[in-house]
Amino acid sequence: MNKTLIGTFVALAIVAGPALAQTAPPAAPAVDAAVDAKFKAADKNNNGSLDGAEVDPYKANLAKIDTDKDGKISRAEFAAATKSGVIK
Ligand SMILES: [Ca+2]
Ligand SMILES: [Ca+2]
Repeated sequence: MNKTLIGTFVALAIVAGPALAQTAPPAAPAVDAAVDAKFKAADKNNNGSLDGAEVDPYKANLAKIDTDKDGKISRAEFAAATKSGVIK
């Protein structure tokens, strides 16, 4: 390997180094503190989704809220419904 080639590799390493270091973990979804507090209050058994009796207050709008139709309200479904005004 000649010196020019080695120099090229060193230069590439210097350029690529910071770029590789910037491979940050994906940003966490923005959490609305107010929505989060409401969800936590509704999720009485704190298992991360509204199921069973926890769903009762939202039964009237469940078809709109429970978008994956599993009978439970996930944190994401709750946030989306709150955003669209279905959950007030
Ligand atoms: Ca729950
Ligand atoms: Ca669901």
